[in-house]
Amino acid sequence: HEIETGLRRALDGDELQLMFQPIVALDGGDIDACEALIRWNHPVLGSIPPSEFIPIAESMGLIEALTGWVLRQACIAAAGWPGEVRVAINISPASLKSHDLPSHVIAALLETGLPARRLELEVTESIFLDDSGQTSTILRELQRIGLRLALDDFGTGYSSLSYLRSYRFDTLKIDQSFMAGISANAEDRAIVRAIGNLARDLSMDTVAEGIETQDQLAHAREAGFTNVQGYLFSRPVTNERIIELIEAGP
Ligand code: G
Ligand code: G
Ligand code: MN
Ligand code: NA
Repeated sequence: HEIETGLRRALDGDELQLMFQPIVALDGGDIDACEALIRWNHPVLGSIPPSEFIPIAESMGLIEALTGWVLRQACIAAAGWPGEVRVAINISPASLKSHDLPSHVIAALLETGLPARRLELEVTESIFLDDSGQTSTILRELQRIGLRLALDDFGTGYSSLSYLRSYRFDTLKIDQSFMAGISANAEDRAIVRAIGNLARDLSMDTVAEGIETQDQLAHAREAGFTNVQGYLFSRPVTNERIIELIEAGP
């Protein structure tokens, strides 16, 4: 209950925070993009993870407001970053059903001056589960605006290769669970390599997530991934810190 009443207060106040985690080019080591990850610093309960409060926001009808907040804050931050570094934000399936999303995106881009090509939306395969056609329409509207689409957590849940045929995703993010087991597990290695080949042939960028060790990094490279993300490079950090990391260069 404290979470439910607190969430409305948090959306109006300054308890929510975006952290940013670099997505690094395997070729050259530049930061190509940063993923925005929301944090809630509750005055009494302390830090509440998004895995706990996002489902509550969805059930309370607050997910649109939350997505709007994330979108705007992420665009404000990225508009202040040097160069062409993109910002990637996570869009929950519930938000993708809202026909207001494309106009919210356009408003955030206009207000902040961020070019559409520097905004990437990460969606998961579950958006296609109970699709009545609405989600597809909204996805195509978003693509027309010129922003990028990433398929997140790929390989878990409901993977179907037909999504890759029907939508021109710019980026494929393979789920961290495949990288977690890769050093010990020949099956994970085979799957990661196959996904790397597939995505390259479809001209998609590929992000290997959850990279924590040099060995995992070597496997991502061998599988032909274009990008890597994980604690080996940086944990999610504040906007001030991400600017320092971008400016420091490879
Ligand atoms: O940062 P990790 O911290 O614990 O994120 C946990 C989960 O919460 C991930 O599945 C991530 O995609 C999701 N998440 C993080 N930030 C956001 C956000 O701003 N919006 C949505 N919808 N999900 C987010
Ligand atoms: O579902 P999504 O891929 O958006 O969520 C990303 C989640 O992974 C976030 O909770 C983020 O904090 C976490 N994360 C990012 N890098 C690493 C890593 O190297 N190791 C682990 N265990 N988690 C990571
Ligand atoms: Mn993500
Ligand atoms: Na992911």
